[in-house]
Amino acid sequence: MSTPTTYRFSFGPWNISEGGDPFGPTVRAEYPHEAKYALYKPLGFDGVQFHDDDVVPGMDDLTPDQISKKATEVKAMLGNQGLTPEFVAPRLWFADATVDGGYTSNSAADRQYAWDRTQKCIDIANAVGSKAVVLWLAREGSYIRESKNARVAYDRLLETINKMLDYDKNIEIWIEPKPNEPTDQAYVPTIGHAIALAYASKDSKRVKGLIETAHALLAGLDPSDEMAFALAHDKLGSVHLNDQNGLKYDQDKNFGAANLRAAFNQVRVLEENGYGSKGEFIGLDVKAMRTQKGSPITAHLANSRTIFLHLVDKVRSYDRKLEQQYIEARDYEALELFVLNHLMGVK
Ligand SMILES: [Mn+2]
Repeated sequence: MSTPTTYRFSFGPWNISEGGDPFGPTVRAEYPHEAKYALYKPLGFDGVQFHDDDVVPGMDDLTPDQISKKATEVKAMLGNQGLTPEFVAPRLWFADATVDGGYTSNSAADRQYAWDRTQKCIDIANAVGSKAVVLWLAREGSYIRESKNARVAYDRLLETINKMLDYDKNIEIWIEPKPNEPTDQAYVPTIGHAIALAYASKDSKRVKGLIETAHALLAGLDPSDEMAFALAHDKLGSVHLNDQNGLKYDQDKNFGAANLRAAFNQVRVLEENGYGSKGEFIGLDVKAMRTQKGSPITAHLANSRTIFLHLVDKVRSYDRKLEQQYIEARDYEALELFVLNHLMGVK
């Protein structure tokens, strides 16, 4: 391996939250959205992940000039704080017009809203100086399978990607797959689906993926294998590292908190493939526990970053010769014990 990667970390303002969930209200004092950006650097983070309306709140009610003015202000603020806008994602799951999805809605008016919003999102990405737009296809799926024509839905998704590539000749599109929630079943549930769409598009080099640990686990897949697949195609735009305890709702637990060995393997695959050497960020999409007192809560972000860095040390101090010997001897029992001992610090 060449020079070790110095990792850069990112998160989104939604990762500092007040503890509201579908079963109860917020439990912590509200922390002003605008004040969150000052927390990044002291926590060891350089990159900001945005929803379009994190940059321009209330954007649906603003004129193009007002949107542009606000985005330019945010760009200046980021510059002053020494922060990089990693990506901007159109929030296509809040509005009335996206109740049944945006790009795949059965309503032509809803699809038009989704496209208008996507163009505004690309404009905002450019105005803040971000080179990528992330598509989390939240409601692009269905609650009952008979409600949408899946073949038509996939055509519409590809058509949207091609329109985005035409609308802006430089921007990259990173698709973040998730198999379910908030819909029952989602289109584009895995990175394989995302990469197939990339190759089918008119400029495949600019279409990549963003893999979230929890989303891969919810699909019953191994996140490190999913990352390896994307890396093999040079299509891992970013990651949302976190963890997930079984097939439940999307938990966004601290990285490594549910399955340290799986976390080690994600770091191993990223390290072995030079992820980060071209400026890719380690995004940590983790949620603070609702039980945590105080405001703002940032311990989950700092702790997940620390766990990641400890696992980088574990990957770099992993005895590759011994690993190779066990593989050559096909002694996977010994290899497994070696891995577990290494993680536990047993010599
Ligand atoms: Mn998640």
